[in-house]
Amino acid sequence: MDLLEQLNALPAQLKERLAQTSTEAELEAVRVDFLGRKGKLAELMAQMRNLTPEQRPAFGQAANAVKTSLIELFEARLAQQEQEREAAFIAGFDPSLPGRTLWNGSLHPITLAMEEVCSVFRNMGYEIAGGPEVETDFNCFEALNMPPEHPARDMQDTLYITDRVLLRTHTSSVQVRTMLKRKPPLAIIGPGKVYRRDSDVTHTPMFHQIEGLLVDKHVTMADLRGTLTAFVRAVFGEKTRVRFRPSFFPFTEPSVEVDMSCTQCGGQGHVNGQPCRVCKGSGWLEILGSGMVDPAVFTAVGYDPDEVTGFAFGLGVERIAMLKYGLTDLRMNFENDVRFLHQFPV
Ligand code: 2NM
Repeated sequence: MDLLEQLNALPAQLKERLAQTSTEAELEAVRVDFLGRKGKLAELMAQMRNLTPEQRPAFGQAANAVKTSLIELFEARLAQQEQEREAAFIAGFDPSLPGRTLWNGSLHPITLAMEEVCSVFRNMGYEIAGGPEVETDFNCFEALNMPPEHPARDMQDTLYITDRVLLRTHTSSVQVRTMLKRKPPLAIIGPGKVYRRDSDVTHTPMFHQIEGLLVDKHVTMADLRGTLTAFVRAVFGEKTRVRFRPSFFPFTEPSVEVDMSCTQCGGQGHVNGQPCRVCKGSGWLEILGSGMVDPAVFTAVGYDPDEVTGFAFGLGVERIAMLKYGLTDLRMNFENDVRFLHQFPV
């Protein structure tokens, strides 16, 4: 085969090779093999010097024409491959598939309950107060009418850090701190985490409490009743019934426990002829502890019990969340299962 024949054979050879390529990389390798600096075309052109001067111009022209057609063949195959890839993508794409769900963040049921309780009291003019979870025994017990040998300290099942430093067992320590720092009148609400040595189906070692305190001249039990009744009805509905039972706390005298009509059976005590599971058939749910602040507490924080009176109350946030959202197992609050967490309204 002479040089010109070899040259003219290149387009057919390239066509054949291009037909065998399927990827972009294979295509590029074929391009280099034919059109590259050391490719087939370059090789033939290098042999031009073996031709006679008369033969050269015609060969040169033919080489240019072949080069143009090689480039055209290559580009045609490149475009074809792109079309094939696009077609394969469209064939594998099912537009009827559902889209991916975008996950929105949502608030934890305890956060929601906490916000709701705080907002009711904020609207009544209470300020939000806070304090540390690691407390002194003075703020947590001593100032609250529970001296070192008081049996209530035993009752609390406290997690001690040292003899005198502990994890707070209730947020009453926030009220103590605030009273030590400020003069009456005072209307505060203290939300936060508390810790007790207790862990079973209905108790977790950490839980959330909100305690409130109102101190002023002439505060009475009537204020306590009116305020707490309004609170319960704001959170659970205006038709909710509220009752006050005598109780005992070391830091209040007199003390009361507050019940509300059951959220499940509406106070009937039964659902479809069966005893209500939420209130155990009684029609009532205990929701708050409260009382008139004991004069000994005022004395401990430097208030004059002959000048001021006040009421205080405490509630468990987990319990409010469970009743509000119909939760059946306290521990769901602490498992951080997103399928659970996702269900609460923002
Ligand atoms: C309760 C029940 C009754 C309470 C008392 C005080 C303070 F510091 F003012 F004395 N804070 N919280 C209190 C009173 C808490 O929880 C069931």
